[in-house]
Amino acid sequence: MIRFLTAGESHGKSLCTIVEGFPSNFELSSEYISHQLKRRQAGYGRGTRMKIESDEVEILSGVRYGKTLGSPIALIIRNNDWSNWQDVMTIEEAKIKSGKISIPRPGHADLTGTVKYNFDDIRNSIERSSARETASRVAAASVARKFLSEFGISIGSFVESIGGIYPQENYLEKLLLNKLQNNFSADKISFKADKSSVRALDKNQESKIIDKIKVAKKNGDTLGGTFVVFATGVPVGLGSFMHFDRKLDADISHAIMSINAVKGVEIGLGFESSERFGSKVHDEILLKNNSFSRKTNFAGGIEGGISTGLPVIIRASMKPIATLMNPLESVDLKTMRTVASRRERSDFVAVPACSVIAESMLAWIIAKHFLEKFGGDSIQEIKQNYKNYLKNIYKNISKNFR
Ligand code: EPS
Repeated sequence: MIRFLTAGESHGKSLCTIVEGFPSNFELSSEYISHQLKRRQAGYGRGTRMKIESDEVEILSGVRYGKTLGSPIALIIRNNDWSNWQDVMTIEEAKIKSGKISIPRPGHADLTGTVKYNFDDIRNSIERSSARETASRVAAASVARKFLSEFGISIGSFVESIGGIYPQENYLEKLLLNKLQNNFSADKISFKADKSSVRALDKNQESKIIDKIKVAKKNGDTLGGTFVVFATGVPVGLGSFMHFDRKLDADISHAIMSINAVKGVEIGLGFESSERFGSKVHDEILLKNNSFSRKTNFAGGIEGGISTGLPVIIRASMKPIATLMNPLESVDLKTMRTVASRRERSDFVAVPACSVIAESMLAWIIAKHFLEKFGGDSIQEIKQNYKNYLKNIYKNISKNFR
């Protein structure tokens, strides 16, 4: 029901996004979206590009007097760096004849993209495969995030590790053990994580991570890491087991895995559940204030592809950035000889940014399933549908079995 499309090259004029399918009458501002864009830009270990860009969105359509119209929302983010790349990125006939890139970087889309699209310049592959595109996604998903906030659904994240440096206190475990207060909202964690230059929750860990990033920089190397992204206030009943492509966990995994450099996604206890007895994995069912709950949340808030009503918890891993200042071996496509890979300005670490992008993808998928279930044309209509649903869940089930 909802969809978005992005367009734009990393060093082109701008990034464009069209978001479609959201209802009318909820508040949306460019400030709200730009705040999320700023969060994505932050983080120790980013390269000089982030000093050039100061991402701001302009809303071109779909909003009037601060409220959505239900019409397509067109968004634009301008690339400041374009002014330095006009000749390289010209739409018309090339102004410069030299400067084609012929040495692919291992780990990037340079070689696969060049082979697949039959390019004569690796630059053509670099531009669209660049993680710059994720700014568009964050903009699009800010609409979803704002929509969800109308229903008390909140999304948060933190960086769990960078370069194998983990915190002393396992915050993820706390989430999985379902030890959060009832009224806890996920964005509180993001608020705390945003205060750290690497989005870590532990001060001691943060300084160790920064030291390790400094070592990576000095050695012309890069680092990856893991992060946790989760949503609170998600009702029971989103997603379905009726068909493979309606499963909430499958849909979330796809969305998170689609982020540049993400190599692993876990739901709840994830891989660790394969090492335990079943009795230490499955979440016992409880009755709490006339509704169902669980003693633990190892399932990460999803059973049978359907949300349980507990926080949805995702953990993911990002590989180290593929551009190395101390390059690996490659092949020059011009000479077909072995050479050192090409150096290109880039980030050393982008795990903090990745965690914010993952929040966005999670917000989008939850909004999609939420609208599929409670959909309507105006926010008022959806609120009414949602209220009726919440009021009757427990009542209906207890009546059915009497
Ligand atoms: C990226 C390379 C770097 C990053 C970029 C992703 O850009 P540049 O080649 O211009 O130095 O900074 O990320 C962004 C521009 C961004 O907005 O996140 C890459 O090769 O993927």
